[in-house]
Amino acid sequence: MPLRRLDSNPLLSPDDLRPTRDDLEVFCTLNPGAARIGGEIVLVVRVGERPREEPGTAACVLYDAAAGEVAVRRFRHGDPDLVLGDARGFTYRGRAHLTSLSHLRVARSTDGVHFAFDAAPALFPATPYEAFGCEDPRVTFIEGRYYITYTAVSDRGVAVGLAATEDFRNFVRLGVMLPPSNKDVCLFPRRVRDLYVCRHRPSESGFNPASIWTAYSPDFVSWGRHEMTLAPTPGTWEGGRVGCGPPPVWTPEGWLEIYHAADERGRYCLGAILSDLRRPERVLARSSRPVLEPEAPYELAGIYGHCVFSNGLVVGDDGAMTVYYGAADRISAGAVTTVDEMIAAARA
Ligand code: MAN
Repeated sequence: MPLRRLDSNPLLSPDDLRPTRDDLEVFCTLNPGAARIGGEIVLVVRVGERPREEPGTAACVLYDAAAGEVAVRRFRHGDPDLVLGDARGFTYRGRAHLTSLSHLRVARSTDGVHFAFDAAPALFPATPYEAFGCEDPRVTFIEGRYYITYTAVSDRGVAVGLAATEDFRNFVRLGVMLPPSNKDVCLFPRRVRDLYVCRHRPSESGFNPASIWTAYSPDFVSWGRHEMTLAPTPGTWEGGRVGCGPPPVWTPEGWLEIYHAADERGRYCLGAILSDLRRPERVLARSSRPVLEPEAPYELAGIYGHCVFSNGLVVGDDGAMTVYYGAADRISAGAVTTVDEMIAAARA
């Protein structure tokens, strides 16, 4: 595998921080976005908290925007309206509920390996669009500011939230960037033909599998010129769905990108692509094999096993690359490679 796991994995796990309330427990610390600022590497980590277990019940936790507070709801096992799912959620009266409420939390490091969480959340659910959580952040430095795209989940659907920060201490929300059903959005770090660019991932339907799309914006507000960029390849390790990963890295050879892909059975790997510098909706090269696949114990078992999922990486001046990723939907891990090795992997 061109990506080599760090010896100190897992880098962050639920034991590393305390819950925001006594009646909750930290369930998962996963899918971090990543950035460099000053001498630090910061991760913006999805932290999921769930109600403490009570036998015979299924519980969900949500942000009740009308009341302005977090609420726990419990349903009795055996209730005919309750349909249990996997550890991530269940349905009640046909509506999906998540067992944990995710917020975004900064963790800091000077070596990119040893991280410590901030004492307070960076973005805690605060709007009706975030009632079921803020998930899977991607961080992009654009024109002097760090922008964070994240999944905003609620009974209004799975949407894309946008926030910004200059220092990773103060964060401002910039509203819903794309409406439901969409997630897995990353912003490009530079304009292309004078326009801002993003990848996004509209949900699958009976007609189409989940695929990566590209869109442009003149002002960071209206997004258009949508084109489908990368679709699953049936019958392979990426036969089920694909979605973008960390923000693309500019290289003279093209935009280098790591993306996630699941097969038809839901096993998640990472792949690499290279796309045209001036027309990034055009893919120039696509890895025929995964660049990382679930093999380590913490990738095989957790909340959702057989899963590696990345939305953050950092590149050094020497081309060294650290890819941060969530493993089995439970912990955060890291793996190292170089820009050149990843370009070669995308072409292989
Ligand atoms: C999927 C999974 C979950 C996530 C929801 C909402 O079910 O990715 O982890 O909470 O979508 O985004």
